[in-house]
Amino acid sequence: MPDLATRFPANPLLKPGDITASMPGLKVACLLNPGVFSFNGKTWLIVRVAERPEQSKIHVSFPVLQPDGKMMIREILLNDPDLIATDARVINYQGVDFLTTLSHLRLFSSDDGIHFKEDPDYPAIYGTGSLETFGIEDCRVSFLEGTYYLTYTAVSENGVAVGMKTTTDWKNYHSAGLIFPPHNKDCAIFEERVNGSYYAFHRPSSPTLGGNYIWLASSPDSIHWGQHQCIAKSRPGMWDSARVGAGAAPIKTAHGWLAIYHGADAMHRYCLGALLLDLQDPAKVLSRSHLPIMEPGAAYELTGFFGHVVFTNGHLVNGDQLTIYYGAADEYVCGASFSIQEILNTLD
Ligand code: MAN
Repeated sequence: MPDLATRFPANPLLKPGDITASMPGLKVACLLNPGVFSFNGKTWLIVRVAERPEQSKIHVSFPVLQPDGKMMIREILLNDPDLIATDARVINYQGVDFLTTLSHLRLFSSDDGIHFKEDPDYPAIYGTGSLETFGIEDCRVSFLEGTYYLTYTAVSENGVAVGMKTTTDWKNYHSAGLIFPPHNKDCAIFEERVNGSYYAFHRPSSPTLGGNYIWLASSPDSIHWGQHQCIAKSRPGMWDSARVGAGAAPIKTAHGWLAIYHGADAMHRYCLGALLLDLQDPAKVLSRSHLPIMEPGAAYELTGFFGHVVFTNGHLVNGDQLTIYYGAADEYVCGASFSIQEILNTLD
């Protein structure tokens, strides 16, 4: 593959058949987009588990949480003229958008970074309340001053937003509620303060003027965010022409903050690229990938729940080695390694 990634020979590391559904009547449709962290001497993934009932030939059916936590299955006839079902991930019925799957987050740990298993001592995290009725997704994990910050996508009929939880032991969580209201996702908090402030990437979307761009915000307390600045836009005619969004927290290098991001084109082909940001003023973009550093190429990236996708929101750094864990074809969890120097060499 003509990109900078060395894919793990063991890929896919996790696939839907490897785990049991959260309740009878549901099937795990996809395992994807894990956050990554080190804890208790192990490598951990917080994986997005997307579920739905077994699909019949005549209905599309999908679970929705009630604000009180109970689950309900919605069923719509495939030949209903009010149904638009052209994207495997979302449907529109009578003018209202729904997700085809309901996601929660599950913890997996590993001694070698390749073989992961669930640990019953560390329970799954489910959406709660009226702002997470369509589930929680794509959790970034940042470790800052002794605390893990979880920033994740909270989805409901009210929109797609960013929720935050903090933990120190992965058993007890403090919820900060939504830190960015709809429409927003792809939020990652920097793993150290810059000039005394917390920093975070986020990705608001504007349907008319503007677009799906990466923004930077700062905060005195990690909860209240301001000083918003747009730092990277989609680029017409390029691999990231339709949308861009940050991956995990940026990597501090001698040359600047190195951020790995995803970009998609109008055909929903998702690739990865890099941004280099000024160490003192991360809103200053020093350089940006012209070509993707990783693009879908392996069979498990081309074919799956939603093909032609590589999407990362979690990585580990060890010297020059960057190990990313990523969602492939919106169905599998995979791993790949990069040389940080090699990525930097592609940036002007
Ligand atoms: C997009 C995709 C889906 C995701 C929804 C809600 O449609 O990223 O995977 O479920 O947004 O976040």
